[in-house]
Amino acid sequence: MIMQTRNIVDNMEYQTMFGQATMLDEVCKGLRESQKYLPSKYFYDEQGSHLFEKITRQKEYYPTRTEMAIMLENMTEIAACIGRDSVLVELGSGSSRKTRLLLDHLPGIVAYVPVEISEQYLATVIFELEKEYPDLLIKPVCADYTRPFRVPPIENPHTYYVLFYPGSTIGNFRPQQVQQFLGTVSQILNPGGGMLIGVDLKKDKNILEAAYNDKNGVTTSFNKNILRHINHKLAANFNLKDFRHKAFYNQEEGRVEMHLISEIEQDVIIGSERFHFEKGESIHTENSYKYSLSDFETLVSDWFSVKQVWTDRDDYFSLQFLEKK
Ligand code: AVJ
Repeated sequence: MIMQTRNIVDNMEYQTMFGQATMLDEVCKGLRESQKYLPSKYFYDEQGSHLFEKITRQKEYYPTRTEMAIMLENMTEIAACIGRDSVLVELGSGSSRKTRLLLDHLPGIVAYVPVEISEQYLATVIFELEKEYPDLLIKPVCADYTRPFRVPPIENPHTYYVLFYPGSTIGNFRPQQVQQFLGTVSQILNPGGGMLIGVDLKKDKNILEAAYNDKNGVTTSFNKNILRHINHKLAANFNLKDFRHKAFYNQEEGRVEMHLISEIEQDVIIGSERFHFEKGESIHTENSYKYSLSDFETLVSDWFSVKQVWTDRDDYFSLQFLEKK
């Protein structure tokens, strides 16, 4: 495998792989299916990252504040799991808001490697972090972490790698993809390495559906932003006003699904291809799986053992430390 590495801003590595599908390939592949779908990672251009950040501050969206409260309440135990002289590798670092909580409480972190797909957003966030934590070694990587990527070398004989994957973003993968993904990322870890991961839990359908249908319509804008991003990057001609947001809990599958519903019969052109939409036809844009603690433990058991689990008093959300087997 050949990797192309390019430095955008000071110290930031931009990684792409040759021979892998491009955004155009992936988008068109999904839209050719009878149930049209788009890969959720394409929500996150700079505007999408900002919209997601805004979702996390909506009152209906419980995951972020619940996870942060769990972190604050259990910081001593979390610190013991992460250990000293650790390199924290965050997958999909976004605003790095939760990372700040860790950095403020864990003096043992020697380096921080944020891996983020949204280039401009990563550059902006890192610019701020470098000012806030002048003594921390930061090695940002702009990459799609669902594909193989390289962790920049860090010169410290005692380095111990810990993956940080908060927010229940693991919920975007189908259970079968979770196993594949964990196998890939666990290669970064040395034996005894670990992963601090946020996992959203099964709960009342009304609470789940409210979280993905906030009253202010921020989730609507976030969902539609995937079309704007595709228009912008691939010169497509989606008309955002001809699609509406739909999110619901699919009990059988244990997941919240987001869709964009075509409000009219229409054609959309991307590259050299035309895609037809019936009135009422949907594009499936996201799955957000919800787990029970025992289901999740079984799911990760090929690669990891669950060392510790912290939850809130309502059991809405869990933070877990997984140890590489
Ligand atoms: C960032 C993937 C965890 O699934 O809850 C928020 C994204 N989608 N509202 C989630 C999201 C709609 C979020 N994750």
